[in-house]
Amino acid sequence: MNTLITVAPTGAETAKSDAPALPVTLDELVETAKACEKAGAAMIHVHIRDADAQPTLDLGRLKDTVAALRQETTLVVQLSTGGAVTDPYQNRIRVLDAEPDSCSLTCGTVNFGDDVFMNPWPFMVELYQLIQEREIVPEFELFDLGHVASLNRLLDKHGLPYGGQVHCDLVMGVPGGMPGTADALVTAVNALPDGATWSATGVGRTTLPVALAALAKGGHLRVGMEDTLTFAKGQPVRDNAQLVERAAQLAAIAGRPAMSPADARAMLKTKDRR
Ligand code: KMH
Ligand code: ZN
Repeated sequence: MNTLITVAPTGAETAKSDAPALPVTLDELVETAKACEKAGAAMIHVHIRDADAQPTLDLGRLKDTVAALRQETTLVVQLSTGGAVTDPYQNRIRVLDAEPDSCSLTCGTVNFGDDVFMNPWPFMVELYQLIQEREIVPEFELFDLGHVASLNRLLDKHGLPYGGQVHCDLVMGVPGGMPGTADALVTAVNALPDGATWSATGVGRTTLPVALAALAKGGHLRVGMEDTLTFAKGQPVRDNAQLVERAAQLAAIAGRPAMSPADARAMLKTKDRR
């Protein structure tokens, strides 16, 4: 199977003043998305910012963002329901009203640097049931081995997602989550449900070891400035497309080149909303 490359271009943690290449306006996001599609990305994981470049879950802006990305690219559009660590649960649930192709669903609470990213079981269940009802394809975000156990419990109790394909993303190397090592990756992947597809991303300096381990273990890749701001030692990332280009090169070397957005839609079994 070819490699799904997901780009996570913005995130909710980095200030524009600290990383001028971070896309924070709708125009910047669309330009980034187009460049990343050209470089080999097939899905985009989206966090948006307000007029002051602060993270927001404003529904109007989210709807405009989904529409613009659909208009200007063929990427699978995935909205974050994680938001920022300060976002209340009801705002995170309201993200679904923007009707993305896919959305993230984090499978447990995790220390997140000096903060706590809250995802208690009742919230996970409420969010998952609404995702199923709205026929959106979730991507299960797994920051820790316990999250894999909670994913299995969620599927056992509440069934498969829309389309039937379970797709996961291992987010590794967050201070408080599982380390970004090949050993941790193999352990987590071996505990995933049968038939699940998965990508992995390593934050900060774990980006490359995690990408190489993911390719070696048959997985897909997520890259982007949400997770990585340094391209190599002492070299800031130029832009998101630079990270996608490198991921596409690694995938090609591994003998599993980047898959197209159409192939990603077929693999993830997203509903056609275009
Ligand atoms: N910003 C993090 C607190 C997600 O997008 O679903 C959560 C996050 C996960 O980025
Ligand atoms: Zn995110």
